[in-house]
Amino acid sequence: MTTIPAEPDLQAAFDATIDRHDRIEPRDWMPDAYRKTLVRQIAQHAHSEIIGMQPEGNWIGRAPSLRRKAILLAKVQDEAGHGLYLYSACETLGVSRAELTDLLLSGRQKYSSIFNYPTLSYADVGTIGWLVDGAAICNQVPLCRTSYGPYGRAMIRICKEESFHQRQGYELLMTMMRGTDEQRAMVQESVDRFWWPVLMMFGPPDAQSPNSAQSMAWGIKRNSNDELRQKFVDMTVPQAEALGVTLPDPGLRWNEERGHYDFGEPDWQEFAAVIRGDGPCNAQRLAHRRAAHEEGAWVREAATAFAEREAAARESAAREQAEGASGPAAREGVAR
Ligand code: BYC
Repeated sequence: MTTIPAEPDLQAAFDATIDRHDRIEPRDWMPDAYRKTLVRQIAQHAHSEIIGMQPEGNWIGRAPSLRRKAILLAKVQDEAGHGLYLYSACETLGVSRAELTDLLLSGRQKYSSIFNYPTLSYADVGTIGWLVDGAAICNQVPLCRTSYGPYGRAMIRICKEESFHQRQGYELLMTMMRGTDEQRAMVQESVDRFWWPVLMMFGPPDAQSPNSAQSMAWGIKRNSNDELRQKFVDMTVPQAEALGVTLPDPGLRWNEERGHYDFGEPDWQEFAAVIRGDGPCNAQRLAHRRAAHEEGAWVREAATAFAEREAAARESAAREQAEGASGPAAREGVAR
């Protein structure tokens, strides 16, 4: 007879796994609040990848050359793939993709604030690659060591692809910076618009981050929001210098004592408005996603009907085989 361990034993086993920096797997016992936090974060992450296809997708039809179009198409398709890995990771926690989609479309789950800003020029494609994917890498590399197995494993593959995305963005901007004055101005204008919203991607300052302490104790997050924001600034300033663009922050300077760059404070009221749904493109992004979901209903219905037909065919083949085994020929075989 197998005995089911009592809850305190299960909690102790969970705590020991977390303390060893080991992985929790889908069939392991986990506290409800841990499961809920993971669903919240992984779902938001998946939604960000899918909604994040829109600002860049906006430029696929207007790419300046076949080469740029092929690169952009590949990148946007990668984001769809990232969304799918993450929805799958989230499903291992007992929620369905349909439920998650419903939570996004009804505004009950969030996606990254950055995708509520418009893309106004082709330079924005480069800036998104360089800064947005650069910030994403900073945030996501530590998530490869997150305590929940399926999430960490999804992040390993995602990070490899994000690194290609970041390089293509930097390469595009570098090409434009070597071009005409007008192209250089376009890059600078784009960087000016994206810089502060990119810093907001890391979330509110640690002192105002309600989830950080518990998520770090559980090993879901390995670094705090401010630590990662600082790491990103330190990494990006030399890249901006190499590119020849100015970052729009008069407070940005090297601090010898700290061994880090000092930088200004993003507008946290703007951040609050954007995550409340009042950013420049929130309504447009959700309306577009809703329309795509509704227009795709026939695909889901066709796939469901096909799966049902296949299951029915398999069932009837199995029944025929079973009847055949006990039919006249089989009996004859037994008699011989
Ligand atoms: N935007 O307590 P906090 C990509 C919310 S996709 C919106 O610090 P937490 C890409 C937060 O959810 C990149 N909301 O939260 C794709 C919480 O609200 P709730 C996406 C934000 O979870 C396509 C509240 O504010 N990356 O790279 O401990 C093309 C308080 O925050 C944001 C991920 O999703 C925000 N920026 O930390 C190109 C990474 N920040 O949920 C590129 C995974 C905070 O309590 N996620 N909020 O209602 C994380 O690492 C963490 O969830 C965060 C926030 C650092 C974002």
